[in-house]
Amino acid sequence: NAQKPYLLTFDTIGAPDLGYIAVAENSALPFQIKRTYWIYCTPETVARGHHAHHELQQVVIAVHGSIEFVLENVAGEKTIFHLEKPNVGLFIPEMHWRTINFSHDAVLLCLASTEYNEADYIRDFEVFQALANQ
Ligand code: T46
Repeated sequence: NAQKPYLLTFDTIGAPDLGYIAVAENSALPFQIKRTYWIYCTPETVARGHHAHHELQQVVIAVHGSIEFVLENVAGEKTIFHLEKPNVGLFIPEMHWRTINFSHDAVLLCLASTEYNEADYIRDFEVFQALANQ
């Protein structure tokens, strides 16, 4: 019963003539936030990711610009998401290989379920695929 990635829309307060506040509270997320980080100034020639995580779950948001996520699960099913709205997040379950491309002005905000732990990374695609048979 592996979880699948999906988009979620945050509660938004405001109006076109006032501006907006988008809110992410633990009670509205599939996990409790243990870490936040943000990624910015990524050259368009650079693709990030190229790894999966054993346990980490995340919600990622393009708070500015546009970001493409290509996700692949251990069954080899690929899903592509285009993020470009600051009130929309992408839930990424554990065990999804990711490749990420950014527009030059993109800022990615990540809400993460665990603190940073290099031991949680799977950085070899063949190792990731081999885990499908376990
Ligand atoms: C994902 C995308 C959106 C830390 O020391 N602490 C941290 O919290 C993070 C995220 C990274 N680092 C160090 C570890 C590496 O030496 O920064 C270096 C690059 O990290 P990483 O390979 O994780 O970078 P990305 O941008 O390829 O991937 C990260 C997340 O790992 C990943 O799950 O979805 O951002």
